[in-house]
Amino acid sequence: MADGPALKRRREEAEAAPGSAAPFPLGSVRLRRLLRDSAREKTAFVHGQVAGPSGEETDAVLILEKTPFQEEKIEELLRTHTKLELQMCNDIYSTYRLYPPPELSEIKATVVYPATEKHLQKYLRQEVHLIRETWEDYKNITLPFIQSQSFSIQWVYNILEKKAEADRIIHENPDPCNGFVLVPDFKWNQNQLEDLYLIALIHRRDVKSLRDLTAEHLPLLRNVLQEGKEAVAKRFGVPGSQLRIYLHYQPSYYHLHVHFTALGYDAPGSSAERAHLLEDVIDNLLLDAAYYQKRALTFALRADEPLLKRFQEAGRV
Ligand code: M7G
Repeated sequence: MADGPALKRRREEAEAAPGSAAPFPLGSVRLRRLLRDSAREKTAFVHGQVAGPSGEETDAVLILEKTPFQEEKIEELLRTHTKLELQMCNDIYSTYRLYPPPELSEIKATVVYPATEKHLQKYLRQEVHLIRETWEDYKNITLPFIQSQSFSIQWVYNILEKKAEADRIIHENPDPCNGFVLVPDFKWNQNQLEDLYLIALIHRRDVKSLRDLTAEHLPLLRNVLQEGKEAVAKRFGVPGSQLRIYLHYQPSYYHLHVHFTALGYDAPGSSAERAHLLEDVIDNLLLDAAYYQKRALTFALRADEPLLKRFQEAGRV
């Protein structure tokens, strides 16, 4: 996707000084449309625009999410609520509107700014289709597509080079070949363990996804599994038996990374058609060094994703 000059300039500025950008001007966002919302997840994905000094509009994506309850704050919430409004009462049942004080009614806001067309597509609610990708499909359709795309992974390099999120690192194995960095995923605000979410980013830069993995990568994958589990147990007290540790296929970002989520948390992207448990990946590579260069892999694509179009043009959907 080609980026406009204003967007390119702003991205270059952000990359030059990651983490030191001015606060996002939330108050001057012009709402363009609601991309998606979920009553169950209490989340809204919003497309907004911010006007620059010379009047040009730049796209932004805002993800607004009501945060989970923290057990230790519940008593305070009941004691210090600002208002309790009866909605209905029937026998022993009643419902109320409860208005908490601002410090107990946090909303997590994630901002992508400037956002590309691909970010807008990523969060837009759309129909999805299942693809069954053979190794031939990967080589002929998916790989050339990935290589032609420019979905920046600068944020990954910023973490690996300690230019951003350095103070958030939970664990690092600095080995350039078999090492990785473990940081809280930006989906997690770290206030409660119920939705624990961390991400392990490998140091080497030549592994795009599950499809590139061979037996050569076993030491690296074992380090991520073993050291990642130990680090989470030590820092957060969550044992390995309560973690879901997996890779996405397809990922959004083509630099190999591993997701660590609380087992009890139904994290987005943990469905059967996208998540591959790291322990299963390791076992598969032990069975066959070229396992992921042989078998077909299934994944879902949204209706207007360009990759789906490529599969359609090749008569594979
Ligand atoms: P993915 O499987 O490539 O795609 O995972 P997904 O986003 O569709 O799941 C990338 C993971 O990296 C996701 O869990 C993101 O929430 C997380 N992530 C993305 N960005 C841009 C950042 C970031 O800047 N910092 C951190 N800590 N995590 C990020």
